[in-house]
Amino acid sequence: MPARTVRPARRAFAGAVALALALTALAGCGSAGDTSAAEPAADQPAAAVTAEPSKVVTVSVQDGKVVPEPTTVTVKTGDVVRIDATSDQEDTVHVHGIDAELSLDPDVPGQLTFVAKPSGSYEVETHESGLLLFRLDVTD
Ligand SMILES: [Cu+2]
Repeated sequence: MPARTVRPARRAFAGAVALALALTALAGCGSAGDTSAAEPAADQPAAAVTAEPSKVVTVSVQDGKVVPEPTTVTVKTGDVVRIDATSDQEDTVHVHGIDAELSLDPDVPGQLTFVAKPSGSYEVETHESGLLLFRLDVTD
């Protein structure tokens, strides 16, 4: 066994959040209307939406690659969108402009549900692996 056997998930998560916030600050993504200067209280999306999604996008990151390959997903303003995401590494999924965010533990599926508004074309990216998952076009 390696010496490094104990790795508290909570601490790892906190580190991921801190890193994600730092990266967010560096990249300046989601700066418009960004009210999430404080760390999230729990491992929940900033804006929890309980409505049934009208669009579900399933995406995973394996060995630094996005599966399926990034495409453009088009929805209407006000649609509820759910992203089912899995990554083989600790990561953060971020919907730019809409500022919905999801922290992922390795190989643990996560769900991020949000209302698609305002209209625009947004990149959905991972912060730690720096990948484009897909583009979200929100039309009027
Ligand atoms: Cu981002």
